Amino acid sequence: MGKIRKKTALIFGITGQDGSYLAELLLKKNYIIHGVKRRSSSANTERVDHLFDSLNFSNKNFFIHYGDISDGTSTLSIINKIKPDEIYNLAAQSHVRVSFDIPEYTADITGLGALRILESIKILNLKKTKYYQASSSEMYGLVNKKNSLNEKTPFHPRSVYGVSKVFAYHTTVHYREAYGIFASNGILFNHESPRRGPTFVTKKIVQGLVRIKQGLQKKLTLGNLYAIRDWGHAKDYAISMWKILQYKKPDDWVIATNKENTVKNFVNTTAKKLSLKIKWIGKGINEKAIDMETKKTIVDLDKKFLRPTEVDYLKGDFSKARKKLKWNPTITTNELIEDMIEEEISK
Ligand code: NAP
Ligand code: G4F
Repeated sequence: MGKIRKKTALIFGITGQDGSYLAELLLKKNYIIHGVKRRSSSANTERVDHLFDSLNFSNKNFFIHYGDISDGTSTLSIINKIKPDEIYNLAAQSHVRVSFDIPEYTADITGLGALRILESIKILNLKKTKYYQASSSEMYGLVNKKNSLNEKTPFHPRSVYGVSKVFAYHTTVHYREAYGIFASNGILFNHESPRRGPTFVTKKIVQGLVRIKQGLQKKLTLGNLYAIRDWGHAKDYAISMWKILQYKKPDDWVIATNKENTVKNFVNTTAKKLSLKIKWIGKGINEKAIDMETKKTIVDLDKKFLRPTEVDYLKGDFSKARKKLKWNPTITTNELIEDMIEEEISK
């Protein structure tokens, strides 16, 4: 019997939250993984180091290459060298608040980065290479009605991050239509995990409240408590990325849990799970939470964490993915919070 050829995947953004979960998933599925890491002064591979260790460098299924999606020639050259079956573009300046400070850079990486990869696939005439674009619910931005959002809901981005993701989304559709590339968008709603970056609100809340409970921190300072988000677990969402590229044709897909929570709810649930009894007092920017045991303020607000324009409401209708991809979220927001707390306590 002939040997079955292993599939090859190239992941831009391998060192990020999603890149690490996707790499784990694809290794289990017997893929050969190539990841692209940008040069930095520190190693910055902590989310994937365990994959190297468990493979002991002897199982030649996992490779890291230096590259940067701001650099079109190196991007083209890596794609040419590997000629992967699947490319996952997870690379981005992914922080919405930061995109107000560095808009041009955000547009270059988050927007033009996608174009550079798609143009490489086109120039190299890689007919069999499938492309996944990490699109975002942030593209919906300003929504009129508090309904679940789906693949047909119009976009009205509220940050250069959102604008750049809309550009990348339409570029993906365009390369599909113009050049017949198997290029799909996963429109993923917020997804979190113990590996979430520390400046995103869920990780900041869990880390802050655990440290307060442990006596290592006095206070947690936040911005808008009333934004509504649909929070899933990154592990579930990595599965959806793979399923999107296994579907019979390229398409665009909403991936979400269809459950909503405010930032304040997230604080309350986390505090409760840590047996911190809190009471909210005050209004607007002066709102704060008091620890009922110590009578001290443990959560307050600061204008510097507000955004010039906010996305107030995000809840996703993933019925198309449920029906056609047979994808379902398996981890509830409650379980997500427990997972994040557990990891934080074990540090
Ligand atoms: P993340 O943790 O911030 O990871 C982003 C990755 O992109 C990191 O590996 C980062 O490298 C890499 N990167 C940044 N600039 C790069 C460049 N110039 N060249 C090459 N790589 C670069 O984000 P995530 O949460 O895993 O999200 C993955 C993707 O999904 C992103 O595109 C994000 O915008 C999108 N998305 C995320 C969510 C969510 O809720 N998590 C929802 C919808 C869409 P470093 O480690 O060196 O920074
Ligand atoms: O955790 P966040 O920074 O995530 P945001 O802005 O929703 O963006 C994330 O999800 C997108 C998908 O919709 C991704 F595309 C994007 O890459 C990223 O992963 O903020 C969530 C909400 C916001 O409304 C923010 O204003 O929390 C509010 N918030 C309140 N206090 C805060 C804080 N956000 C942060 N980061 N820090 C705070 O102190």
